[in-house]
Parts: sequence; C-alpha cells; structure tokens
Amino acid sequence: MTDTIIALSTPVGTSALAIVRASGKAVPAICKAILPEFKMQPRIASLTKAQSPTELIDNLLAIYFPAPNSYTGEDILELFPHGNPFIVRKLMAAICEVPDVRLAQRGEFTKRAFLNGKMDLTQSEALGDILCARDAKSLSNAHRLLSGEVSCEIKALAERIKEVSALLELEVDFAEDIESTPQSIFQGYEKLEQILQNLQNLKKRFKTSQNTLPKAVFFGAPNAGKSSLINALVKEDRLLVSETAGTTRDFVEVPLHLPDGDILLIDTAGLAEEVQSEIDNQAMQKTREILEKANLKILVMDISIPPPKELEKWRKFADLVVETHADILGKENISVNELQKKLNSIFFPESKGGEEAWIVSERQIDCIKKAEENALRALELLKQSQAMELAAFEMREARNSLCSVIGEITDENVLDTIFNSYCIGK
Ligand SMILES: Nc1nc2c(ncn2[C@@H]2O[C@H](COP(=O)(O)OP(=O)(O)OP(=O)(O)O)[C@@H](O)[C@H]2O)c(=O)[nH]1
Ligand SMILES: [Mg+2]
Repeated sequence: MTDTIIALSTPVGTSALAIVRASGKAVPAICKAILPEFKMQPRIASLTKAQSPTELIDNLLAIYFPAPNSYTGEDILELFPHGNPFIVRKLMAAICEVPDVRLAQRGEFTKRAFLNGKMDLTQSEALGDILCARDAKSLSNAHRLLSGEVSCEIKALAERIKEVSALLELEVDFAEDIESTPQSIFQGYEKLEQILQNLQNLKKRFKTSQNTLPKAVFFGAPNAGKSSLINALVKEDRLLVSETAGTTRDFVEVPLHLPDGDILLIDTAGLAEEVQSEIDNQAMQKTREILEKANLKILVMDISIPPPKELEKWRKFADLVVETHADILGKENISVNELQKKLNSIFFPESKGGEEAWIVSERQIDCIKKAEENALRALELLKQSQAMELAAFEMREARNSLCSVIGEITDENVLDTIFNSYCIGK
C-alpha cells in the first residue's frame, strides 16, 4: 500500500458536483502541487483553487482527513469539483502527475479500510449491499450488517469454539490420566452441541439478495386498459394507449418507485380467444412466458363489457384483479394511490419486528457451513470418546472457518473477488 490511489467517486457525466478522492501518503504532496492555497486543516471543508502548473482547473471544496482517522485509515483528500467531465479529467490528470499516485482499482478504498482494520470483511461486504439495496428492508439489513451486528455474533461464537478447543486440548494433554478428566469431556460435549445449534441457526438466516427488481405483470383481454393503468401508476405517458385492440405487442418493463422499494411493472399483449394473425399468436405466447416469471400477476378487467370466456380461468390464475372502465357504468375506478398502497403492502409487507439480521453473502454462508461440518465431526469423535487429537483439530478448523467470515483469516484471492465486485471510487 505504498501507492496513493485516486478515483472519481461519483458517476461519470455532467452533474452539479463530482467527488474525487485520494488516499495514501502522497496526499500532502497532492495538496502542495494542485491546491496552493489550501491549509490542510483536518476535516474542515475549504473553498480553494485547484490548478495545474499552467492553468486554473476549478474553484472547489476540499477536505483533508489525516490518518488514521479516515475511511481507509490513511491520509485522505476529498475534492468536490463542478460535475463537468472535462474539469474532472483535468483535475485527475494533474493529481496523477504527483509521484506515487495512480488510479484506484475497483473497491480499493474499501480494501484498504479492511486491511487497515477500519472494518471487518462482513462490514466491507455490507457496504456493497448498501450500494445495491433497492428496498427499505434490504437497506436496513445492510445497515445492521455494516454496524457489525453479525460480526459480533460470529466473534462471540468463535470465542466459544475456542473454549471447547481448550477443553479438548486439555484432554489431549492429559490423555494418559483418563480418570482426571471426565468432566471436561462432558462439558465439551454440551458446549459443542450448543455451538452446532448456533451454527445451524446462522445458516438458516441466509437470504439471497435480489439483483433484479420484483415483477408485477399486467395481463388480460385486449383493450382492457392495461397500458393505461401502468401509465397512471407511473404518472407518465410511458406506454402507447389506443382504442384499437392489440396495441401492445412486445412486453414492456417500466420501473415503479413505491414508498418501501422499487418494482417493475410489465405491460403485455392482450390475451384473445381468437387469434387474428401469426404476430398475435407470438405476442400472446410472449405474454404467457412472462407471466411464468411474474412475482405478481395482475388481471386487468374491463367491467363495462361482457366478460371474456376465459375470465374464470384467469381469475384463479391471478394474484390480484383490477377493474377498469367502471366510470362508464357511472362508478368510480380504483384510485392510483390506493393501487400503489396495495402494491407496496404486497411487495414490501411490514415485518413483525425483532427479526435477526439476515446474511446475504454466499461466501459467508459457505464459511459457516464449513464450520458446521467441522463441529459435527468433532461431536462424532467426542461421542465415541476417542481420537481427542482429531476432535481438537476439527474444532480449530471450525474456528478458522468462522473467523474467515469476518476476514480474520483470509487469502488474497478471496479479497480480490470481494472488492473487484465494487465500483471504482468505493
Ligand atoms: N373510460 C375508460 N376508458 C379507459 C379506461 N382504461 C383504458 N381506457 C381506454 O381504453 C382503451 C384501451 O386502453 P389501453 O390501455 O390501450 O388497453 P390495453 O389493455 O393496453 O390494450 P392492448 O394493448 O390492445 O391489449 C384506450 O382508448 C383507453 O383510453 C377506463 O378506466 N375508463
Ligand atoms: Mg396495451
């Protein structure tokens, strides 16, 4: 970690402001080279000039975080230039001219934070979850993981495994004098059973994080008002609407931001009894396919006309039915707000509270599973009151596997896989 790294921490493109971050020993040299008026007062934001040897680059806000009280544990400089890609490029080029400064790789700031003991591996992974969370529950869970909730549980369990290991080691040491140690076998056995129980509970708390948004698929007869309903929900004329049946052919995905998370609304071609053409046939086939992938199937039904023959079949198949054209009968249609509330409560139901934080990392679960296998083998050996050395070895292995969850034991490949999945500048 002798190099100083820099990166643009905000997306590339035009915006009001951008953030450029540098971390490493060359931060004072960077300040001297491009911020001649900057005083480097710790954690005080100052408006200052950024310049290359030949020209003014920008007037920007700069903050200096001296080591070790920074995100990475190293000296950090944060710059807030105007969000003009041309300015950002010039600024970064000028910084890269300073000796020992280079562009950061993906996740390298967070990797340094981990290597400098600013956070453990579970917390580093939680940061990735914070960046990806698209609903309130996932976000709150990621915050809990970042605060170290699961790390603490893992540490406590690793400590208890150590205690059992110590009892077993004692057993190994006094193996000749069997009479003096039955108590430790008994204690070790009981404690190990509890540990196994805890490991199994931890394993059950795995929940894969969803990379895709949940899908609400709107289906029904042609002209039922599916596209109109989606337009009303997203408050935008996003989809083509017309009084000609068969307007929508390909299915179309439209994101909807609900109070507790984002979902995808999917408009489909109407399902008709009589197929007019091969294109109709293909469009309906697509509707059926997308319905199979739906998390929620919403039947849209025009109640101002006689129901289609398949209605009963569709009703059974649907998770939710929305009636349209009620206005034609002099009644009120369901309000958009009401429908949004309904979707919000279906996709993001309120939790009862008191739930334990769930684990989203497959890597962490794999480590927990390995620890469980070791502990199981140790228990088997203990049951037979034999091969104490082996049982002690299994317990040491179990502890190592558990410590890998939080990164107390880890190899470079694992770290690369984790941090390479992050964006540059994180
Ligand atoms: N009066 C009334 N007209 C509606 C209502 N919903 C939709 N319409 C009209 O019904 C016609 C069909 O609406 P669309 O939203 O295109 O229907 P669709 O289900 O997407 O139709 P296809 O894409 O052809 O399957 C349009 O002329 C809409 O303006 C409603 O609740 N009341
Ligand atoms: Mg349509």
